[in-house]
Amino acid sequence: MGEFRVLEIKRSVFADNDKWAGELREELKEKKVFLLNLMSSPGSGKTTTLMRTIERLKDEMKIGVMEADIDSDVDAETISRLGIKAIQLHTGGMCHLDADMTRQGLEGLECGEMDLAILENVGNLVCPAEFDTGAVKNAMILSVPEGDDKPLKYPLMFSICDVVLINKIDVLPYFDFDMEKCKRNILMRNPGAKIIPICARTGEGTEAWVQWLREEVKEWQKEERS
Ligand SMILES: Nc1nc2c(ncn2[C@@H]2O[C@H](COP(=O)(O)OP(=O)(O)OP(=O)(O)O)[C@@H](O)[C@H]2O)c(=O)[nH]1
Ligand SMILES: [Mg+2]
Repeated sequence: MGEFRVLEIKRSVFADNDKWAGELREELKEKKVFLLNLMSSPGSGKTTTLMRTIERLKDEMKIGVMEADIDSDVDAETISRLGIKAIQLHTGGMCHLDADMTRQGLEGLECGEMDLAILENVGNLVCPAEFDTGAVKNAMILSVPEGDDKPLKYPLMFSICDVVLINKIDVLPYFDFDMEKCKRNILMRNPGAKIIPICARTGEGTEAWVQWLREEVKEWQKEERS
């Protein structure tokens, strides 16, 4: 079993979140650390997708993962078994992370030497979309059993994500899920979104996602500070 720590993080009472998120991004740029914020409803496949992602990338870059949950440490344990640094963040009942909570997590992760730090946000399609964490890019997962209408019901989440992964495509035959309609609904909310159907269980489709992430990390590390 891998080693991991559990950190209790606290929400700041001085909420000036956008300012702190911007400052955190600047610091990450200086350190050349790429922070990815991964969001979805509970059980859509965030941890499973991260496992497939880490398996493909861990030999080319140094990765650390922050697993945010209201309680438990199962996700950090799962990720740490892959031999990379993982930390469990307990949000004390909060259903999202803000930039200051993310900073506390990054300090706990000791991300200074890392190329890629990943935040698995709390499973929720509403609150996490309202808080900029300081991440360089936002990604989300919509899984087939949730339905193709979710971009219509949770517009903010879909509008702030750079990538939407449509997961669990292996169960498409069993659900009334119209892939083309779903893509149209996503693009209506966010015309610039990159949409990638995947099966995290088998890894099908994940190469396109991993390639996107690989290129984004390289680009971030290459760019000069503005
Ligand atoms: N059939 C199928 N099941 C999947 C797939 N990806 C994940 N699952 C299953 O879905 C369940 C939830 O997956 P997780 O990866 O734990 O989901 P999560 O989003 O991290 O969940 P929370 O952290 O609790 O929000 C598990 O039983 C996975 O095995 C997939 O592509 N196909
Ligand atoms: Mg999880």
